Amino acid sequence: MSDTRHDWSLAEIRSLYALPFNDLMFQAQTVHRAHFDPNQVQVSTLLSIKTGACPEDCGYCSQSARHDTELEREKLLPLGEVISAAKAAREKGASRFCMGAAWRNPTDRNLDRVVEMIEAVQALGMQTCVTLGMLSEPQAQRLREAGLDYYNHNLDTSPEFYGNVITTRTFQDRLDTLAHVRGAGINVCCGGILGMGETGEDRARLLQELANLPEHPQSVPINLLVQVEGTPLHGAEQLDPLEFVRSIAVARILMPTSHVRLSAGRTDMSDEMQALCFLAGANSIFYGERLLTTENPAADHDRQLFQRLGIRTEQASPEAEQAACSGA
Ligand code: SAM
Ligand code: DTB
Ligand code: SF4
Repeated sequence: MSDTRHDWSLAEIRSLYALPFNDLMFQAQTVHRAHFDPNQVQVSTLLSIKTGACPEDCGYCSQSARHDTELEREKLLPLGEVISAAKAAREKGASRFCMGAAWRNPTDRNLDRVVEMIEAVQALGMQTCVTLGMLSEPQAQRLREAGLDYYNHNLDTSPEFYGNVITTRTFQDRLDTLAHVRGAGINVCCGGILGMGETGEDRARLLQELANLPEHPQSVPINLLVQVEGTPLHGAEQLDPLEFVRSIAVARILMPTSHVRLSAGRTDMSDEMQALCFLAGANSIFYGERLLTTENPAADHDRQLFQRLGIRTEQASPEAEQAACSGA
């Protein structure tokens, strides 16, 4: 029988969170092993293709024009720079290249430029992902036609806590964009951020919303807030690391066939905490020194950690790479 469900009740999710830690980990690991190679992790590298001066007011974000952060704004990067960054990421072993832009939504002209980037990255044999803010239905269709593999758009937090974090777009706006992306047949990458001062109930509600979407997002990034000076959420109360691990385990159980990504915030995690996250069912990370505007662990450090844990990574497709080299 398939264990993919879209009708998780809050009571069920609360009882998963309330399990003794070892029982929760055992259940998560059992589900994980039924669907994935337990020693394989997918790695994606991020690049900010347009940085800062964003009109939205997301309380965690270094890139909002409304917060007084030290960040230098940058216009949309030239295609050549994007290709060089993607090649470097591929050489370091990333199989997916994710391009992020600090937009409320892209204009159709913006999209023309992003489509060129997607096509160029694909030609290198890498999977492509973009995160550009809200999308209309025709825009999602356009990205699909360009061959985009994944679109990232997060719910960020529970519908109840949402208004404490963002006021310039609604939770429903996010659901609408996700419907456009899903409807166009693009894989959905959708998750949230923990450690923003939300309650345990909010974390359970976020995971419930994700798991009860019409289809589980193929990729579920679970970010730990990176506290950026000058943002309203700087100074938020630190989350208990074990509560973060529990959230990964619950996400794994609720969405058995999704890649659960241990996302932002790894520089604040010990190797041991990350190992627990992999045991809880995380099977994807962001790889490379930089996330979008903040730091990520050094690639060397991650490679060593993987070696210590006996973890292998999914590789970029060699066939597509050969085709790109021979000009096919
Ligand atoms: N502007 C687009 C948008 O918001 O949809 C795309 C880029 S935005 C930076 C992508 C996601 O990164 C956000 O939805 C949020 O979940 C995550 N993020 C941003 N800043 C973060 C931070 N300081 N800590 C953790 N996650 C963060
Ligand atoms: C996601 O959920 N996390 C990534 C990606 N999707 C685009 C972004 C993390 C950003 C962390 C803060 C920064 O570097 O600006
Ligand atoms: Fe803008 Fe995205 Fe940052 Fe929100 S998360 S301020 S939309 S870049």
